[in-house]
Amino acid sequence: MWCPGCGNGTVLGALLRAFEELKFKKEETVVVTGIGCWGKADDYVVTNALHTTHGRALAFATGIKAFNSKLNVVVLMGDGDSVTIGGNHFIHAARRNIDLTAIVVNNMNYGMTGGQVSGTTPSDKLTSTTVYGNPEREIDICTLAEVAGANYVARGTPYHGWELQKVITEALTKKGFSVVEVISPCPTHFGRNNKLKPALAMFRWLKEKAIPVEKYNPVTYPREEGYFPIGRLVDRDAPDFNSRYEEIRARAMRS
Ligand SMILES: Cc1ncc(C[n+]2csc(CCOP(=O)(O)OP(=O)(O)O)c2C)c(N)n1
Ligand code: SF4
Repeated sequence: MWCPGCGNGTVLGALLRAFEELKFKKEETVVVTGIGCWGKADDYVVTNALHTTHGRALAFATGIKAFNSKLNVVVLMGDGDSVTIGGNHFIHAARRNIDLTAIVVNNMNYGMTGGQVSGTTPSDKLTSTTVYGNPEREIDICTLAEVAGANYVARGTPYHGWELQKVITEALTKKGFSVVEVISPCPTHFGRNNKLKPALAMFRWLKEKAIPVEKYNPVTYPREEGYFPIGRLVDRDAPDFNSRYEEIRARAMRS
């Protein structure tokens, strides 16, 4: 159902190859989605799937994981779902460090509903509801995930497909809350509104602006000029929600 040149198909391909590589069984895996173009991805998977409400996918996923910690729970959200309407759930999923993997496709606007401004739209970019300019500043999804407490944070793009699969695989195997942000083209709205209409133009833009984290420094590659690091940004081992819960439960049973 996605437009020609949309990044979603490549992200889904990377996710499915990661499932295959890790030999995830479909009955042990749950894909939870919100509402939006990326949120439609669950139509293409054969695992358990739960299509939830806009901005609330992480709340449903938290319930699933808290109830059955053995399941692999993967949450697919757009930038609207995850950090705009759903910002509060995102902060608290990271704070709890619950063992979920969030794959956030950040196309920098609300794709499904016509390209409206979102919490991640860069302030120098245009959208269908900010045609003369965006008075707001954008949220950096990876920084938010890091300061809120996620164990693993990475960024990728559909232009860098193999690297994307690698960080998704790492995120899926990481205990605790893991986030992969994918900066992705929406040629139909974001591209058209920002003179990046042919899908190829957006892929060229990603090729130029996405810098492997090993090479990235903000002096050579200023954020104000649109550069951003890709790859594994945070990797730590704070105890996850379910482990802490089990520990407390055992203590309570002994008392
Ligand atoms: C509570 C609620 N508010 C608004 C909407 C309308 N709505 C549907 S999808 C969407 C935006 C989707 O944007 P994003 O999450 O970035 O995903 P994308 O479509 O870009 O993949 C909105 C506002 C809704 N379905 N539910
Ligand atoms: S509207 Fe944008 S995000 Fe949605 S399918 Fe089309 S290109 Fe992709």
